Amino acid sequence: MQKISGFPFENWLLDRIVAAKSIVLMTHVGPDADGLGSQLAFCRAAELKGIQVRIVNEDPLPPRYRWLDPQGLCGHFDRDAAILESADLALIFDANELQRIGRPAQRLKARGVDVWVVDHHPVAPTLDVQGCVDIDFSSSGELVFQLITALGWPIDAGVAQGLYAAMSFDTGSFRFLRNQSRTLRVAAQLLDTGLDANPIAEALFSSRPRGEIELLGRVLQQLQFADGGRLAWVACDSSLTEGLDVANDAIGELIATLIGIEGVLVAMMIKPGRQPGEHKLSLRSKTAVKIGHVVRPLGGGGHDHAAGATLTGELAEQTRILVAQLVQEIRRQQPEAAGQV
Ligand SMILES: [Mn+2]
Repeated sequence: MQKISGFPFENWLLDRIVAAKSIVLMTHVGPDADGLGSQLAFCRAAELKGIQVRIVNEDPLPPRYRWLDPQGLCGHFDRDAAILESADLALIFDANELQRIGRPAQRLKARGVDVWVVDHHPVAPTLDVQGCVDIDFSSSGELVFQLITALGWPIDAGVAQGLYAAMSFDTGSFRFLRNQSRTLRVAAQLLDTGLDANPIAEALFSSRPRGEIELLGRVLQQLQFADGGRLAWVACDSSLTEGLDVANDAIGELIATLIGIEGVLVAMMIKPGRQPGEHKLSLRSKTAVKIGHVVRPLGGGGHDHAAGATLTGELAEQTRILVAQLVQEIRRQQPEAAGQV
């Protein structure tokens, strides 16, 4: 059964967090700046209040986010599973499905610990979810800002760094705000702590490893278009990264470049998954077309304009079906100026 408090938070939610003796934070596998920044901010705010909160993710801190965690607060399952044994409340940031969290969530559930979520993604109606979910928030970071504030915990420049990184990452450097002025007001409050936003912007958006740029070159060579240029897509096998020093998740981030092409309404990228025989589907779309519902029959999830799923089975056939389906979606939602395949 679901028990969810959006913003403003209900007392049952705040009281549970206050009553907890030992809180553990988790985020999804392949952690990003929203999940990690939210965790580190919550940890530091708790520390300023004299409360110890620990982080145990499935994955270790990715090297590109080391600047975000100078104190080394981010724990991971293979090294820090023992921390889970004393937890009496676990909070998942930036996801609401247990299977996206990996072993830390399984271990806590097996112990009968409350595992609650703090998230801004839509929750499937069939999921048994408790905690704080509000899809009107730009990022988990913005929601965690409100949570820290509601708990009465302090926000100094150290706390602000994690929250600002989280919000900046999920809004594409404050470009994707819809009409939510609150996001910018929160960002302004974070800067008022004395936080310098420039190093964060540089670390997030101006420090791509060379291998990633070389990889982008290979992706662009395989790039295909459909529907007169309204769909851009690429489906790559493991040979794409051969000889390059890049993390597997670096491929997924290149989709931002594909959706940035003029005239492209939907971008699709398929890359090798974590397990042999698996592929990871990523979709992005511009405002004119919604694609979130396309991944749901595949067991995937996400937002209206950014979604993903794990594919199993024959790559070429699934790719063909998805391309046809996305072209159909584009034509249904934007019938005027229909292009040609
Ligand atoms: Mn997020």
